Amino acid sequence: MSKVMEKTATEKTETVEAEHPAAPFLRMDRIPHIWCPTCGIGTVVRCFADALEHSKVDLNKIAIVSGIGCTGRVAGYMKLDAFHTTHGRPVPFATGLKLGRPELLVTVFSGDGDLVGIGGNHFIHAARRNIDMLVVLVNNFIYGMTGGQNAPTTPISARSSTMPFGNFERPFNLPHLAESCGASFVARWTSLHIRRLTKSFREAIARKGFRFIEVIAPCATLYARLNKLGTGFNLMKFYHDNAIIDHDADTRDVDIRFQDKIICGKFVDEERPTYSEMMHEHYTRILGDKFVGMPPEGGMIRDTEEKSPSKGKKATKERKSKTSKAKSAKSNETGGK
Ligand SMILES: Cc1ncc(C[n+]2csc(CCOP(=O)(O)OP(=O)(O)O)c2C)c(N)n1
Ligand code: SF4
Repeated sequence: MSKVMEKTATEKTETVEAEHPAAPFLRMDRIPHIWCPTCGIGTVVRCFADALEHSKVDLNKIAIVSGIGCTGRVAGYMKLDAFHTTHGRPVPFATGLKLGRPELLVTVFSGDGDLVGIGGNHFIHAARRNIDMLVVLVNNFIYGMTGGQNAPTTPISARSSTMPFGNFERPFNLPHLAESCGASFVARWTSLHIRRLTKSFREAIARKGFRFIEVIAPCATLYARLNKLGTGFNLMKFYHDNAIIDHDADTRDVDIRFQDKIICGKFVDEERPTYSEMMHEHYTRILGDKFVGMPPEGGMIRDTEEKSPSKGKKATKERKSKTSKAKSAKSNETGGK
């Protein structure tokens, strides 16, 4: 639709009203959103929308589940079957949904406090069972929505509203937590890595099992302000200068330290039987024909163009020692490319 605006009697300016490319994936009637200027959550949503668009996914077969928090609002803004659940409970909700409707691509989108603070127990058991779901965790190192309290991801010495003299609790190393619990796909990016994050979403959409993507994203209003780190733009510049892409990194070595290097990459991509597949195999072996299984998982969502990983790829991958990794880190790419 185009509109002609009158500037003066003689001079006319034409403005073109175009639809935002992500609009088909968003509930535009809910816009403007609640997120602060320069908050990183919107960028992650945009990357996810791009990935959906290019993955040829049947949108009727996707469900998105969020908990409570600024990131927890994502479910409310996406034009998909969406569930805004209680604090810390998107993963058990998604588990029930997946078991009841195995053909769906079930995606959880939430914050670090929601998923690994109050919801930590559910997170580790869903990963352990390799439940078929994609979990996207937006990590802003803090509880955003409730005023910047310390989170299980706050780096040591970083300030939060409940640790005004700096955090002294050891934070989770989330890729390592996910891998050691049994996740079959593990990646970390920052909200600056829009192309790589989008690619990771596309890959993860095509995989099965518990898939985990951590996205480091700015909370300028609380985390940056409490730590005197400047604006969201300054945090993006920090990611640009300090993100190191190292797909071969051992997840034991990817801890995040305050204002230090951020190791990003796809760390795990291994095909393993999902919870439902294991259950089906187990009961069929024991009960034979008496066992009435569920329909296969996935349905149309597996018909994507993304290549499948080789089985046990990670198991054969050589783990680098800390010293060789530190050397190669210098020559690795930095963020945003
Ligand atoms: C049972 C319960 N406890 C506490 C809260 C308050 N609460 C709402 S959101 C939130 C933290 C959210 O932090 P995070 O998941 O990191 O998301 P962010 O806002 O940073 O995106 C808390 C503690 C709640 N809603 N329900
Ligand atoms: S408080 Fe932080 S996380 Fe929440 S919307 Fe604002 S910038 Fe984003």
